[in-house]
Amino acid sequence: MNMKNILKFVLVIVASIAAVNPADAQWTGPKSKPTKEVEVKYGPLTPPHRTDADMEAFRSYGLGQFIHWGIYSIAGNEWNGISARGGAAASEWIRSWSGPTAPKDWTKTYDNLYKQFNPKNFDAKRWAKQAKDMGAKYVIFTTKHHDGFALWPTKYSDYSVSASPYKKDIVKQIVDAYTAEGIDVYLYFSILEWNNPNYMGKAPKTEEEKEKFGKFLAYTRNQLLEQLDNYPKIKGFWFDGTWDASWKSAYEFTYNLEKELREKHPGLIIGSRFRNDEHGSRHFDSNGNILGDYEQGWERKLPAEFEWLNGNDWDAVMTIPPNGWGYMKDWSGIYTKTTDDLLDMLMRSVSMNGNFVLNFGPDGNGNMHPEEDKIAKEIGEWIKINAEAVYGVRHAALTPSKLGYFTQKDNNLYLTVFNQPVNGIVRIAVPKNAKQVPGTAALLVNSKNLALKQADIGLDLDKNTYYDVILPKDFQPNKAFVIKIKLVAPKAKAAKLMDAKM
Ligand code: JFZ
Repeated sequence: MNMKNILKFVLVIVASIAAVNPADAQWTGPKSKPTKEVEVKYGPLTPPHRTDADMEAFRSYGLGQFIHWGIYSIAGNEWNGISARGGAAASEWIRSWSGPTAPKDWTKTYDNLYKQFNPKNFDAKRWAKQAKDMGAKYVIFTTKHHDGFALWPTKYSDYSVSASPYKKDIVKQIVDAYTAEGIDVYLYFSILEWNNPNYMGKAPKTEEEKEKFGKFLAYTRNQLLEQLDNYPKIKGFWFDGTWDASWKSAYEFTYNLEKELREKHPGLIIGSRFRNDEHGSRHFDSNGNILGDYEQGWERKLPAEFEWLNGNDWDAVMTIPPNGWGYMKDWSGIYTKTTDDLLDMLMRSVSMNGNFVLNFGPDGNGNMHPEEDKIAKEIGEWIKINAEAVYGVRHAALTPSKLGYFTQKDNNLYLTVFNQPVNGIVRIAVPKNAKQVPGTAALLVNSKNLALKQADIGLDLDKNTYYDVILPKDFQPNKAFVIKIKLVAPKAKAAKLMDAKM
């Protein structure tokens, strides 16, 4: 590579990172409430804590499955044996492959891939069964990614599965198969489209641009209404590609569209990545109020502290490779998350009232990556034993444990232990003024009761008292395990020790 090419390459990488990381990534940290209230006309359309059955179901999912599938899956992050790694932002972004490694006329080749889309092994029932066995309670399926290729026979574009040799409606098969397994279906829908002549990244200015973008907005509305008509069983939309200035400028349109979608499909769940207010504030309006039913910014990242979430519902979507949502044939030379990593993230999410959504990127024939098959199976085996600690649980208002994550359901407290203590004692800190304290403890894996004793260490100024759960000497698990603790009223007030004067 000569200097010019290297520079070009670096620029392309920087530009693509900038494109996937919109400047407004601030919602993923602790959020400070704005100090001044401003007038917001196009703010939230739903209350911050919906209590209807659909939202309660969302709250109890625990685990979800994401599927990225489209014509990018045919390529699998490479072409003619040459890897796109480093040349494209992610496998499902392979259309924007550029730099020295990009094949000649690549965009043209990509835009013709649909002519080869004929997934001979696709069997929605097999995927749904696998998701069920893994323990997923909802699925988010890419009906249309940034390339604009629709996996359903849309009336509003020629660029759909109807034009491929496969022809059949993929989305319908997914909706039917997953619904039949009792798994709720959410449709992923990218607003931004790379090769739609009416789409533009910038806010439309001239009359001509306004007319073009107006057509694009009408097209988007048509496709969404079409999806609701075709697939009335869906529970929600998972929107993406909404960060461009064009979409942001259409806040009045998007406000009305969200309203229309909700009216047409009562109970519909829409996350915070759909729209912004008239001041350009996304995910949260200018007064810090959530725009949608749950926070949708936890992408390949997790909150460090429960307080960051301000009590909002949320889900975290996660890849197994570091990045790359679409099929990646070659997993060598990169860190891919292990089942233990993923279970840790799952429990960390549910311990903070979030759902954890694990991504799968099937190949162009409709097969999952063999490593994904393995991980799905292992997660399912673990959850089967520990389901009580995963589903329908809430954050437990206890001092966080260094050994793992607490979840709670009524009087049952669960501690999923990822770090096994060397002394075999699982110590639980309970505030001295707590109304409920551990009464009994048992392992979920075998329902065996464990010895439990109060340990008042007597640390000066300590606001906690301690309960020690003693693990059996011969208990040597090779996976995380759950201790189920029954909470009871405290027997007597913890002895008051005198604090030192200084
Ligand atoms: C988007 C897509 O570009 C990507 O291909 C994938 O579908 C993923 C689930 O969503 O990627 C994003 C979107 C937003 C951020 C980062 C990646 N973000 O806000 O930080």
